[in-house]
Amino acid sequence: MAIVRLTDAQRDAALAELPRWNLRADGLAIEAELKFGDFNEAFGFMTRVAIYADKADHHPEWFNVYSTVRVTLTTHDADGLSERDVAMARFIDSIA
Ligand code: HBI
Repeated sequence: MAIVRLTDAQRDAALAELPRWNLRADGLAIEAELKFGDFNEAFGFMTRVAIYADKADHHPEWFNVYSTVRVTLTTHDADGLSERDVAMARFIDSIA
């Protein structure tokens, strides 16, 4: 099934409800920096996201150092942002 790229209007409407996420300068991804109490909490978060990603067949690009996790979401198959990125950002915001 082709994964459909969001229109700019759909993208902007979704981002309005995702205040911790920023649109990357090239407009093709959204990014967030999440801070946790310690590494254990950060890695526990990453574990939950990993389980979601495996089920959704949609995987983050992420960086972790100690209690900080930086997440970038994009849909390679759509060459930009799709509903999958919005859904994953909403999930991340619900557990972070
Ligand atoms: N994850 N972020 C991201 N973007 C993709 O396009 C993507 C993915 N994970 C898996 C995947 N695509 C492919 O397995 C499916 O599109 C077939």
